[in-house]
Amino acid sequence: MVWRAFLFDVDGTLAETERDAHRVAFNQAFKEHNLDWYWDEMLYGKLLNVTGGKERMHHYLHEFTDIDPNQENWNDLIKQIHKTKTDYYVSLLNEGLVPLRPGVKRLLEEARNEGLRLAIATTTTPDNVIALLENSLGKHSVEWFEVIAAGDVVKAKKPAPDIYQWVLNQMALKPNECLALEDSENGLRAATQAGIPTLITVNDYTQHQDFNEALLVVSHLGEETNPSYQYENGEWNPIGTIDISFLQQLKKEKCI
Ligand code: XBP
Ligand code: MG
Repeated sequence: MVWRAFLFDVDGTLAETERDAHRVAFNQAFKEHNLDWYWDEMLYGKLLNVTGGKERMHHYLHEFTDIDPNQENWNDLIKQIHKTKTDYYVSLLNEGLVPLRPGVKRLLEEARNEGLRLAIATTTTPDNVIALLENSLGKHSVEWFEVIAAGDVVKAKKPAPDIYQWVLNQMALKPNECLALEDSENGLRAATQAGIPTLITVNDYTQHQDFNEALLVVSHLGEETNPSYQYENGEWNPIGTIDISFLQQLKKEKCI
């Protein structure tokens, strides 16, 4: 049995988008809507536990402010703020300031060459995914992905398994034919609950989360000049680059 498809998360996995892009765009939108909200880097790390920008704002409104949520139509207001935030976020990406993480482009190209099927499973807004792909991999890279499952396509966002189940349905694949690539515990829980083995590439915001259920935990996918490190038994050890033959071997050893 070999992997037939790779299912990629976006934020934190394809690129480090959260601290310097999503967070910045949220703060720009708050200002534009005359809110005195400001999410600093540390607070944002806590807020990331809630996936989805609109859901994150609702959580902040209820848990971090004294505002009576019933006084205004916060549902509509949050939708408007989120629209502004998406515009700012896309503009930031169009400036070309958010690069892909090490090894992402390499692995995607290898996967395409070897005929593996590709999909995206993310809680972020579809426009954000398209902007990231087009700016980092070129205009036609959106077509590399058979399915782009994003944002409100399912009601329950990660850590619920719905987005992964949606992708499996669309692609008519079994969970154990797919490898999910994620960066967070919420993402791992979503994929695992859908039965999909998961590779984790950690980042600053997620490095201390619980990844016990992951197939493999690494620092990133690695490049020849920038090797990856594997986390195992409380230690980080060099592992080189994560390529297709390494991943197919891993499946043989660890999966049915
Ligand atoms: C990403 C998210 C998203 C982004 C913001 O989580 O939770 O909400 O932070 O994007 P994951 P939107 O990587 O697990 O998919 O504002 O478009 O929701
Ligand atoms: Mg993520």
